[in-house]
Amino acid sequence: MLRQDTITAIATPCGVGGIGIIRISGPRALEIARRVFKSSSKTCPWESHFLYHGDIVSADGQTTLDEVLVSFMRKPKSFTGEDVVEINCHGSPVIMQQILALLINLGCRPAEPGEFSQRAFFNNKIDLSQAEALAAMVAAPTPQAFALNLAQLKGNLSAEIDKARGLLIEALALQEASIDFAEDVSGEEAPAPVPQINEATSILRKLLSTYEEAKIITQGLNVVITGKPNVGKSSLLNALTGRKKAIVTDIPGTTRDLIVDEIVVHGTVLSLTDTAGIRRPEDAIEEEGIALVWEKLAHADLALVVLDGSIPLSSEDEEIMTKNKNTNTLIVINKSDLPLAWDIKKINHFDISEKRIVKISAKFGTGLMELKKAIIDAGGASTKPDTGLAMISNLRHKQALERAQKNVMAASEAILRDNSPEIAAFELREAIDNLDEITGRKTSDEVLDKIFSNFCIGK
Ligand SMILES: Nc1nc2c(ncn2[C@@H]2O[C@H](COP(=O)(O)OP(=O)(O)OP(=O)(O)O)[C@@H](O)[C@H]2O)c(=O)[nH]1
Ligand SMILES: [Mg+2]
Repeated sequence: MLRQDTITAIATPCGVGGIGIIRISGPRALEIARRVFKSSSKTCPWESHFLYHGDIVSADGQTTLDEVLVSFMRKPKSFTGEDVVEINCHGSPVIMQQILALLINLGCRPAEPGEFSQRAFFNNKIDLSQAEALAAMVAAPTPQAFALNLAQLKGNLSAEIDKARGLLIEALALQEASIDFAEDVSGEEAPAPVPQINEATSILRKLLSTYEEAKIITQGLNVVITGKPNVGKSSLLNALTGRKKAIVTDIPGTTRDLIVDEIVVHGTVLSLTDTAGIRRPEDAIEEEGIALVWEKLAHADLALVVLDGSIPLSSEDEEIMTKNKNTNTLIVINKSDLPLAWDIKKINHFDISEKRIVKISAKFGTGLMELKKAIIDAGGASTKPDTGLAMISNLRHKQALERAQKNVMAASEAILRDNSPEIAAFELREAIDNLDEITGRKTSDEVLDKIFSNFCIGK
């Protein structure tokens, strides 16, 4: 529900910066701005989309708070679709808070998180998927993730959803006509909306097929380093990140907790977790640590099973490989600076392709480039993703699309089986509703509040 008051917030991040921007949006934006801004020119015509230089002064006009540039965006040509004023002041948190307090004293209300975007949505400047893209853009960890969300903000996903929606509306109209024909005993039959349904299905299928790749682009890969004690897991984490994050000693059982660090490889964020070495635990702490490893492995996109190449393979190594048979794994043979104590044939029965075995020396940093490349390949990440395509990266969108796809398939089946036409019409209506959840045409207030409350203040 859209509120009609005038809101304000600091739009730039907290902390010291070159400049800071304070936003005002709502019907009183210009009136309030006029009261605090003293132009350096004789006149200030407040033309829309122009910048004016001057001072922000206290309400009584006696004290100058800062020298600023101010712009006014007249509705509806603004981000929120309302009158918007932006004050570019100096990036001092002290002065930004003072200006904010002044604006609040004059009648602005402090904006809630995401409230500017929420107003843009309610004023039809952007749809819900675009608003979500906006929030994801500012939090994007890589240029690729940013580009994907920028394309979504520009409407490429909305366009595909609208295309499918249009086809389903056409299909529904035909289906409803066939219900009318069925009632008219003398009439001929209306054509079944099969081509429209097929085309819509293929759009939905194509969008859904992008999810895995888009998820990797926006969220990266969750990589878990496992193996028995002392094989060099912590050394590997440190070598890959270039940081001394995990303690390395020659005492087996050094690592107990999960140690997480992130790196970006070929545009993909790798969240690397170093774990406790797996063996029969010697105490309760180690037992707990090992239990955590299995939990972590159950949700891993990729497991790096580290083996020590310098000592014979043991039953512990075998057991770890067996237990990870259904996990996406890479075998990392470490300590390649030392003579290899066992033949690769020893792990042949695990049926691991050559591409999934990488030899490294974590201690001397050899083989790390090859390992990084193997991680990207095994994790299914693309080194050159086409982020201009309409992609689904948001779980909410994916779930709504899956529901829509089920509805469309049910409609198609009902038509094929010549069931009563009302069934197909019902499913088509449901499919349209599900698509409307993505763009926000039909989204509950509860869901909307949840989405916008996760935005940052000033967005
Ligand atoms: N020669 C050689 N030694 C290594 C290499 N990587 C690790 N080490 C040594 O192996 C020992 C164990 O290394 P860690 O990285 O602590 O092994 P870990 O697998 O984390 O061990 P836990 O935490 O006990 O499970 C240390 O003495 C390391 O210096 C390597 O590539 N070559
Ligand atoms: Mg360790």
